[in-house]
Amino acid sequence: MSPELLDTVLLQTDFPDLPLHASGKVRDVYQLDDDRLLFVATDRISAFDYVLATGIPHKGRVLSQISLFWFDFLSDIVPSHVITAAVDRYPQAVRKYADQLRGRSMLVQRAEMFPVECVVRGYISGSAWKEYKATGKVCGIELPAGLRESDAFPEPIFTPATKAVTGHDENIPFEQMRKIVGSETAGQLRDITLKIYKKAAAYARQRGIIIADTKFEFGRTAQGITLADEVLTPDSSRFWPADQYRPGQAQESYDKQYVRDYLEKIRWNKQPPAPALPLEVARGTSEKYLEAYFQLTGHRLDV
Ligand code: Q0Q
Repeated sequence: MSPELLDTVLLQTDFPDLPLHASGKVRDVYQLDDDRLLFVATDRISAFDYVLATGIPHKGRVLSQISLFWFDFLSDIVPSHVITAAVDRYPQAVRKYADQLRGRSMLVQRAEMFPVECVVRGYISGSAWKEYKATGKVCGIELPAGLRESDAFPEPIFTPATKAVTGHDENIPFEQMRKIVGSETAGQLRDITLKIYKKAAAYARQRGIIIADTKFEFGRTAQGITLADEVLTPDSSRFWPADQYRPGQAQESYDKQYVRDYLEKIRWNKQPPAPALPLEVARGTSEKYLEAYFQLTGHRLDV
């Protein structure tokens, strides 16, 4: 990858006259007015809960375009918070930032966000696998004996979580979710979560990608329950290449394996400061994101 390509990487958004609404490891949300927000995906990448020092070319654009694809694909089930992703239709106040925004941002409706992360798991891995080995359950849900690591559950399971102060997701029982958002809304969020995961996972599988698990964020707008935040991206989900799927072991990540292998090679102690990445790791990871977009949508991002 040419060093010039690194010049196109957006690590920090810079909108001095826009109040920040929320900022995460790799995406930022700015306030435009009482009803609208500007949602921006940077090229930052995180590993083991730390943002690495090197950005990934095109990552923010790919993840934004993947979310937009899913918002449309799932619009028959649930409305989305998206107003437009066409920068020339943004309010004049932000059009001057067009170069930072094109392809990696969307103008969205401000929603009353539910303080619960709607996590759905189609396959057993990560912390769920550890819990299952120890208890035979996942988030208190009884499961059949004999599941192997990375096996598909008999049916996808809904395992809601709240964001603890540490920023880590904390699994909560459905009963607790009902107390937080109300019984009817909890049931609606669970049903919508399972329905959109099943539809998306079935489509992605046909395209050669296993979406092992994912988390959705919903809010309430005039449209009712509304799908928000990022949707079914490699950052909010576990993406596995279907042609390499081998139950009984941990699966390689579709998009982050180059980074994980590199961090293991240099024996990073997973403590700050997070290391920079060699150009070839950044390039290879960039190509995996572009490939994921093509595999899911059949279109190539013009880079
Ligand atoms: C909203 N977030 C997530 C987040 C850190 C995103 C606030 N349409 C909306 C949205 C959205 N999306 C939000 N609030 C009101 N209306 C989403 C959790 C956190 C960075 C980016 N935070």
